[in-house]
Amino acid sequence: MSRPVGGPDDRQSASPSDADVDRAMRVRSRRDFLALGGGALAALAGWKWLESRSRIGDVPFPLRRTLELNERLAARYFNDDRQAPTFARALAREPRVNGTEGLSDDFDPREWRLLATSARARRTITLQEIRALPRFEMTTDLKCIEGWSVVVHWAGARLRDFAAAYGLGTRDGSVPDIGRRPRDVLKYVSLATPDGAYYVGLDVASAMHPQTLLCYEMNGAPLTLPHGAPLRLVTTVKYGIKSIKRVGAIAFTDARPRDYWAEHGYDWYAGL
Ligand SMILES: Nc1nc2c(c(=O)[nH]1)N[C@H]1C(S)=C(S)[C@@H](COP(=O)(O)O)O[C@H]1N2
Ligand SMILES: [Mo]
Repeated sequence: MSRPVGGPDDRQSASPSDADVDRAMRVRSRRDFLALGGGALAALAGWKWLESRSRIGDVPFPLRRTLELNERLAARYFNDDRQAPTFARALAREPRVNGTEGLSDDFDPREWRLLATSARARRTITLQEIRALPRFEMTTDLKCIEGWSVVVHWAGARLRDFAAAYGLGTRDGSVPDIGRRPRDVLKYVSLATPDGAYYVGLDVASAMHPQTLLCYEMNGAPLTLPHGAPLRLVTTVKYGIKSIKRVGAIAFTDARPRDYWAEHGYDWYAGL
């Protein structure tokens, strides 16, 4: 799995061409936009011409640096107290199937194994082994960056429990503890479909968030193939683009992973 790990990041060069600016301006949510500081808003006023070229909620290039600052702050203040709202299970609905990248037809779920790698370890893991990890359920809002959301009930294993159980999250194989031993913790998690066609990168704080799951059930039934069977990621701290369906490989790494939608102009962090 060389593709998703350790690729180039998506930062812009010092003097952007128009094409670069266009790329940087693409999709940010209105909410991220409102979360920017006052200085950034003042800068925005001076860049009306840029704004006029973007769709609602997009962030012009000069604000990119502020977003990177936001990202660092978000990582620092992330903790278990900051959880996304949960809903009554009766409110759960079947989400539309959105995105089929990496869900090629020539796939046999019975042959499926998860290939997991980290600084020292490399192993394959069965669905049965993942089902044997502590089961966690949540009824949460799946938010697509395109502007819709749907409440879904999920069941699976927390990614943090998975990392701890298999000694994957740290350089020495110990249980990751971002609060107390941040320097031992590998900084990113990279996930990819078995065919490598869809891939996402997560900062480790988001990956270890208590509402970030490796899911095998949706609304009380095993995942269906279009929704990512046999195993998908679901996280409440990112837009749906990061909730990769049909995970085939997962790598814990210090290099910022490649990300499918970041390479198509969306924000790499894509936080909520
Ligand atoms: N493999 C894969 N996973 C994916 C996508 C995709 O195209 N391929 N699309 C993402 C997007 S944009 C969203 S909103 C959610 C939608 O999940 P759903 O199809 O189960 O509703 O899946 C995400 N995971
Ligand atoms: Mo999405």
